[in-house]
Amino acid sequence: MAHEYQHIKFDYREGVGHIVLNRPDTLNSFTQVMHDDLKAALSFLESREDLRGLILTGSGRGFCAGQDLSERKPLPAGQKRDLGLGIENNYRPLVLRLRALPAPVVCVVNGVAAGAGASVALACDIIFAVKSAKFIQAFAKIGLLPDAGGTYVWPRMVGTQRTMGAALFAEPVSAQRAEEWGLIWRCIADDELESTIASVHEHLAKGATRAFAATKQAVYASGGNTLEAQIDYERDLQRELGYSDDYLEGMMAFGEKRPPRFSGR
Ligand code: T3D
Repeated sequence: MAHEYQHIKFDYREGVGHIVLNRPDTLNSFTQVMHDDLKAALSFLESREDLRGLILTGSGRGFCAGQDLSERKPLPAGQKRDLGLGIENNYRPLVLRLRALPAPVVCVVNGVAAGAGASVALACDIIFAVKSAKFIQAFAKIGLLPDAGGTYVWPRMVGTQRTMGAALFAEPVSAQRAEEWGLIWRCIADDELESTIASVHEHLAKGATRAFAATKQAVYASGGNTLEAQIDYERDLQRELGYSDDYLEGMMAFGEKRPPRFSGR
């Protein structure tokens, strides 16, 4: 039976998945049900041979306020909660599956992104954020460290000082500052949210999907490679792309001075 989504909205058209985190009353904070929904949506996307991209956003005024803290009510005296379990079972697979998806994952941050909500947004391949959005490393306020890849992604994107400052002081980082820092690709006007989602959809649905996927693979592999190893890796990926329909079409379109019509194959 098809999965019935409760805490997200999920749609798939022209090879592009759209996930909308959908608990606006709690700023789309992560529940177990939302994680189960996300797992089902990702399984669907991973099964599609025609996949060309994924767009992730939130409903209402927030993107995601991280873990739903109402699911972390204090336990009876003497008992302690194993917080590693939620990371192992939910956040780890979520972030790793987004990274492994063989197509770009674009996050359009529509409002505040806090705690694991910020980590998940920033684990995406490209991030847009509306001007009123902010990123908050809220963890320290409840006695935790940034998780869901928060201590991996931030220092690589913005350096140690900004990472430490944002994490230890838990001060909101505005979308404009996030763009200046290189934490996100682009800060957009609030009223450009829908048009940005539409144009990103168009770009993914009509783009050179295999080239996008190879670019994603190569960029993430570079962190663990020497220059020599990386150039070798690029060579191997480029060789594969050279055999693709999209490369033939791109070259033909160039010669004929017309826009390419990429099939994604
Ligand atoms: O536990 C584990 O598994 C370990 C893993 C942890 C990962 C994490 O994500 S830990 C970090 C968890 N998140 C937070 O600590 C953030 C908590 N939220 C906030 O600090 C603030 O809500 C924001 C700064 C994000 C936004 O502030 P503001 O003033 O714009 O909105 P608000 O009024 O605080 O929130 C609106 C409603 O959403 C409110 O409900 P109400 O009063 O209208 O009924 C609020 O309680 C609810 N809400 C916000 N965040 C959460 C939440 N409800 C449950 N869980 C939340 N995380």
